[in-house]
Amino acid sequence: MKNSTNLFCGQSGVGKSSLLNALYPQLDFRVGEVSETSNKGKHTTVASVLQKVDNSTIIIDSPGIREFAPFGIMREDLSHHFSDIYPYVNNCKFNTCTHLHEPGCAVIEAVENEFISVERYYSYLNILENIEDIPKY
Ligand SMILES: Nc1nc2c(ncn2[C@@H]2O[C@H](COP(=O)(O)OP(=O)(O)O)[C@@H](O)[C@H]2O)c(=O)[nH]1
Ligand SMILES: [Mg+2]
Ligand SMILES: [Zn+2]
Repeated sequence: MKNSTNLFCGQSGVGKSSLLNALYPQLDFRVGEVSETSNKGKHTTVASVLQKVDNSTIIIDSPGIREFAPFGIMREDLSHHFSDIYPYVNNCKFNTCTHLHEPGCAVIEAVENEFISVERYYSYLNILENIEDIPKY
């Protein structure tokens, strides 16, 4: 990290600010509590905070992310970004298939036949859930 500008990002509540404080005790990044109801972490760091360790070393602590929703990707195109799911999508009955519940879905069939791992399919569904129907530009 020395002699560079470093930005720390990642899911909120995982301990980014605590780790930076441990690495650089002279810095004093605000540390938050993990929300007990959602377990997802509160956004204690509400804006990115830039601090100088020395003249050539800069640390930026960022609020982090609560969930991952790729910007500008349509629900029906998300599967194109999963290299292990993509090979099956052309065999779905509907070319707008989101592989969630549609009949004749080749992706669901591939999951059932263990050609696609269940964990990866759940990751796909988790992200799908966060995508708006119409991207807001
Ligand atoms: N058990 C445990 N708690 C930690 C650890 N690191 C941070 N915490 C706690 O997790 C909460 C969130 O930490 P914080 O540094 O604010 O996370 P950030 O949102 O990623 O910056 C705080 O209550 C910390 O005290 C760790 O290694 N173990
Ligand atoms: Mg933080
Ligand atoms: Zn499908």
